[in-house]
Amino acid sequence: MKDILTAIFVTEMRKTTANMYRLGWDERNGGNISYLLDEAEVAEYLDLKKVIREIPTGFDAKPLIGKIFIVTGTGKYFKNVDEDPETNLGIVRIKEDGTTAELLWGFKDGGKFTSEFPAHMMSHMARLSVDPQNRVVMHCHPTNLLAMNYVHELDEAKFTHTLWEMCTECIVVFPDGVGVLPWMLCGTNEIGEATAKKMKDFRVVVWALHGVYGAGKDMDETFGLIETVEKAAEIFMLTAHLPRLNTIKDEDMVKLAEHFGVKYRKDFLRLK
Ligand code: 2HA
Ligand code: ZN
Repeated sequence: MKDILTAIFVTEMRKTTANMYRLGWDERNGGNISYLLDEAEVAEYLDLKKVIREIPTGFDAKPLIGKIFIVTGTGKYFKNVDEDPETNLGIVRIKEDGTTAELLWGFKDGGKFTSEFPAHMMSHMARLSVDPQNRVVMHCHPTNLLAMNYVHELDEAKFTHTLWEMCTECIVVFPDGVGVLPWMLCGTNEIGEATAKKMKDFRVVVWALHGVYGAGKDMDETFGLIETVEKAAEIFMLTAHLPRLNTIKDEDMVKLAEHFGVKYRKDFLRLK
């Protein structure tokens, strides 16, 4: 059996959480990541018959039975993942009942998965139903995007349109736009269900006045997605109080989307 600390997926979790912390997106215990792993790959590092303990999830995740995830722990700080992955991360498998997680590695101090486990697992179910390649769900509190929530209308079309205007590549990186949920109580099955519903149409979902969820096929793509949205929000926050002299026009966005061959939300453009 190989040493799990040499597994690429553990390294990716360590590097990504450290990057997100340094970018200021994950203060204190803010943020969480779940990453769907390949069973054969995990079997190189862990005995899959050895369950450390069982943790009830409180919701039904039948479509994910048998699936294995590496996930950040509840109350844990992204700042600390790199120096102690075995305490701050865990590897869990969804049991046959669909409502229990079997701990295969990690959460060494007796901890458990993020309080946002429902939103993560429900988002995985939603994304996998529209994109079988989806493996990563990421939640964080990016500073500028959060600031933008306070000064911009929280209408999905308007919010997306403003972001698309802020950097030329935005419409290419998130052509499906940004879904927006109203403020809701976090850590609940309800916000999980609402997030998953949005995740059928969007890979980015803003939790109003809280943060963002991103989903993608791998860690780089998902991180890059949130990074691009946050960059656009930063440009917005740097310019919102200044007279706007120039902008990317809707017809330019159409040119971009067509040139790069992306399927974009035409209804989010205000074409005359
Ligand atoms: O886990 O970010 O939304 C900490 C959070 C909750
Ligand atoms: Zn949060």
